[in-house]
Amino acid sequence: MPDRSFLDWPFFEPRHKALAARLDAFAASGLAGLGHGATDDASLDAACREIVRRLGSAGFLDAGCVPEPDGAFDVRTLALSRETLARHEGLFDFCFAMQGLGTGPISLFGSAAQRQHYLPPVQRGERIAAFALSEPQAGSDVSALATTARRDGDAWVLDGTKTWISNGGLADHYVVFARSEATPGARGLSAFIVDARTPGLEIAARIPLIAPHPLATLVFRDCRVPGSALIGQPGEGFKIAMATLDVFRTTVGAAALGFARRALDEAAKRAREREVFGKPLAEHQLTQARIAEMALQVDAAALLVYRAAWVKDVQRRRVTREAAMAKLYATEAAQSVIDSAVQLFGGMGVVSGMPVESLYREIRALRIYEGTSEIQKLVIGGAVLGERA
Ligand code: COS
Repeated sequence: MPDRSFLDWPFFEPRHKALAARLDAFAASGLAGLGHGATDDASLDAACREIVRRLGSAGFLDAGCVPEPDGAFDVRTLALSRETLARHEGLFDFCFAMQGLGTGPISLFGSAAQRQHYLPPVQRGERIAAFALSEPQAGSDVSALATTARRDGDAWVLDGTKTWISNGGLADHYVVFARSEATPGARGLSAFIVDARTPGLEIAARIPLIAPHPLATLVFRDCRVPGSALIGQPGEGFKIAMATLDVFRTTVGAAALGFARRALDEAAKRAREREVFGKPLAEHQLTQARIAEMALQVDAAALLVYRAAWVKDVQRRRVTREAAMAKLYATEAAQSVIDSAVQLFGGMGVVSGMPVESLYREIRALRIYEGTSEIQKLVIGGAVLGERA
């Protein structure tokens, strides 16, 4: 039985605890089996569409994931949802998270017309969203983006390549960041909404992963979008990307926490059941010490994740530093917790299809995407030194 005592922490309101219970039950019954073992593009895409559709029609993409047209994110709802879904299945969390990330810039900076057009169908699970920031030569260094957007009358014309794009090939729209201004660096970027069927947008390749998820490289060639596709003002793209990541980085930490909790639960069960040298693993002090370290990492990660979410929701201030801390610590800790769980399982821990084996593959990408661990350290160090300067 997973530890639910953290739901009594003062970060949460009764509605959060109720949501966690409802979503937990729904993941166990309403999503059971979906996507499990899917590796080829067609079955992955079909599973993702179905997961999104079911999450949407059950109301789990409302408010938290995709705020109402005039609402703000409730990061605690987002984080709790991701933690809960990740504990069940990586793909459930992925589908949920991408609906939020792929509309985050629209939710936070979109015009009333953009919000009205894009958010309700994404919320209902009828439209799939994606966030296209990274490029072959610009992942960590966002200000080095080379995709261009040039004005042509009222329209914008996009040219360039985006890669590592989650939901690439599956999404109905992409939020694309491109260089629109002559100003170099961060100030020259803008954000656009590009519908998947826009001529000039091509899915160049799907990218196979150690933990399969839809991922692709996109190419834009003379891809023309109307003036109404611009989010915010020209030149605001970097700020839009960073503010969106400030919300979602905390939730990547939450997903890592869900994986870690699952690993801890699996390990504790194994330790009670497996006998070695004439007694259960759980009665060996080395096992107890390892379980203690895992539990400590899980709780420390939870404190950082829900602290960041609470600060954003309740204090309503910029949480760049807190979000970076939550993502950095929770993802690194989860990698260590899961590795310990594999070790406690012995040979069974590396057998394909065992829960701890899938968790071992699932967790690795979280230390890389939405800002590597190294980038989080730069963000935290910069924030601390900037405050003290
Ligand atoms: N919210 C709002 N504004 C922000 C911001 C944030 N979180 N972070 C930076 N800014 C502003 C800065 O205040 C600065 O504004 P001014 O020019 O008015 O002073 C501007 O944006 C540029 O900031 P900075 O100089 O820090 O930019 P850098 O190019 O040095 O980049 C990092 C900073 C490395 C932190 C940023 O590029 C980053 O987060 N990279 C990782 C991106 C990532 O997550 N990639 C994965 C792809 S998404 S799956």
